[in-house]
Amino acid sequence: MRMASPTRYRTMWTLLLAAGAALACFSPDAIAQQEGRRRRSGTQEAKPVEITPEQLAQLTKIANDRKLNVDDLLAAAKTFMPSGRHDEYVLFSSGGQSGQVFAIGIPSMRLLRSIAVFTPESWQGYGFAGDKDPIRESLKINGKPVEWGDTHHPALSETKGDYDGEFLFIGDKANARLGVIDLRDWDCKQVVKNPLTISDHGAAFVTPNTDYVIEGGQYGTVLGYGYALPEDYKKSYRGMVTMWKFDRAKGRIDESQSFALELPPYWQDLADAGKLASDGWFFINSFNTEMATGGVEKGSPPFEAGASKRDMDYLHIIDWKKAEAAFKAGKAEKVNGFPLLKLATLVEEGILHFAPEPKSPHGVDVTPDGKYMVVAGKLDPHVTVYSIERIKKAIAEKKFSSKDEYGVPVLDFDAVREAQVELGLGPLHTQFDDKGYAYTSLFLDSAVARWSLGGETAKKAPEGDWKLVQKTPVQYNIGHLCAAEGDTVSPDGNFLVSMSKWSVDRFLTTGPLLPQNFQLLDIVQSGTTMPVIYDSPIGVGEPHYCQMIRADKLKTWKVYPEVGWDPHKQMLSPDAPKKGDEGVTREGNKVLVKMTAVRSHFKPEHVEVNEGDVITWRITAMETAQDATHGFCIGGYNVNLSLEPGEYTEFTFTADRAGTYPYYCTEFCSALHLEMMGYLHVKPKGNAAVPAKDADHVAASK
Ligand code: K7E
Ligand code: CUA
Repeated sequence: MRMASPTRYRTMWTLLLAAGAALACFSPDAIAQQEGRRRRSGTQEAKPVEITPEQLAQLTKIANDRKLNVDDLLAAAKTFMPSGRHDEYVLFSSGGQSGQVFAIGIPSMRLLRSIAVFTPESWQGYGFAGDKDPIRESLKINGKPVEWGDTHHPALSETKGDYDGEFLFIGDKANARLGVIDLRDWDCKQVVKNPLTISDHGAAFVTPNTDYVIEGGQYGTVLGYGYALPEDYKKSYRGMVTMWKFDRAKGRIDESQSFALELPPYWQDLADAGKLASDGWFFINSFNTEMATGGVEKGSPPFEAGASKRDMDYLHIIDWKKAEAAFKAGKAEKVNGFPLLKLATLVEEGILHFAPEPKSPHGVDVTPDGKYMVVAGKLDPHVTVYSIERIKKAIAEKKFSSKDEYGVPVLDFDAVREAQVELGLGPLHTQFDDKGYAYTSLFLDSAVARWSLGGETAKKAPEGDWKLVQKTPVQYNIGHLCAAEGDTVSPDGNFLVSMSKWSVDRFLTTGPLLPQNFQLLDIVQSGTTMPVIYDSPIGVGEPHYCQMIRADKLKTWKVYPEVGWDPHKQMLSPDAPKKGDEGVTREGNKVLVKMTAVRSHFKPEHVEVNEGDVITWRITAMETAQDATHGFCIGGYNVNLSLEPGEYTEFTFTADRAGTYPYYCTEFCSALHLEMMGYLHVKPKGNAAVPAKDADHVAASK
């Protein structure tokens, strides 16, 4: 053996010392110290502000240089978050065609996270766990991967009509699916597919204690994936609404206790569940009660004209307690294996009534006390307000003006209408505050209208009953809007987000495809006005609805409760490898890899298998410190995991291609993160090494 020269020793020592220093930086003590420093600097106590003349001069200069006016400075002061300060609210927004949910801090408008639901997402390791990823399996429809969604309406779980911060549901309009997100770890746990219909719209909405998650349909179709041409529209097409039973203890929808209601083939639109005074009911708008079937090519009016002919459509009024009783009494029939209460049963049991509603309505929203239903008709400048008391009375007294073609009684409009308030052009959706005001989006006016509630509502605004109070212009074409806890029994008011569809010139041009624009309105601090105080481009999909929950209601875990936690099952997994378990075992061609991950190494660092082996790979992230996340990828095998502190993950794949594959940590976790790697050696069949040029050839020919 050759002796090392003194110079060599010196170099080695320098290297070792350097490595030691780097490791010391990442020792638990050092990390704790660093975190302590971070925390202290992040939560500096705010002292009362006194602006010196020098500071005022500086502020004035900055404002003038940047062409800011006083309103701009005030807006900045209302939304700016000093480093480390946390937002007051979390906005859970649909992610539109991205198939995800976005979580945004309010008032800062900072994107906190996306939550993958209907679309595989690699950072979260969602859908990249081997050949038969359970998530991808759950996204299949009729055996076909459908790996995107058009998310429209998120619904936070509620207790007594108030957000409880435990779960979040989200609907996929394109494929009639629901996602269930557990807000302890902000992770999608379940995707259910509606067996009756291809697409939906009025989803998700929850009953006041989240007994049911409601999924309303939209376009009439032949229920159960049937076939019929437009000639048979009235006979064969139907609408539907599904009541998914939610098992809170399991954190899952219980498909075996769920059922649907058959509806006429009107195009059911948005829905809202009653609460307090209207608990036990829910309401769905509809349009195309004309039952237009489109088809310019056949000389019929196009849908947009045919579906807008009548002056009135039907508000669907559903007594869901009666529906539940009918389902439990065995009155449902199975369609495509799913229990369906037929229209005739709904009429017989008094489950379904209609009330006329003006011209192609879109949103229906129940006031905080549950007494009134606000319907916004996109082709009518008014919102129409119905009273649950009047509805119940009209049903009891059988005040029907007619029956529709399917025998559903239509309540007398004047008997159930409480008020109509003229707001402007294209009213769509309504939210509420804590002071007796309602806020309605005006799509065509590009404005938010504030108006006062009336009647026997709990909170009264000073302007008197049912009055338009004011409008704030937004840019441009607002769809939904969302006030803080604005659809619960106790809204907060404070902030309102306008989900504007077009941003046109509001931001730098990003090509012909432009972001949406979320605009924050201050609906409290500015007194009688409600100025826009922030514009936030959303360049990842077209969100529809969102809900804003007080951040302190969320009971989010900082790390998984125990090391070896299986997030799919929300429990400690008996399969999770522990320290000392690591290694590779084989039975026939089945290989089991048990691995642990901790800063900054995977154990084992070499895994040897044979080409064609079926590999089950289990990893436990041994970390217990907040944010100590590792990733794990095997390039070429489509594997990428996010290993959050304490998380246990298992994936399976067939090692169908020989070669030596580095696997590595994909999350920059420590100074020696690049060293957090290892090799998967897939030995070629016949035991021969793959010559380099053959390997190149194979790679090139793929
Ligand atoms: Cu108005 Cu799907 Cu609620 Cu879009 S929907 S805006
Ligand atoms: Cu672990 Cu990077």
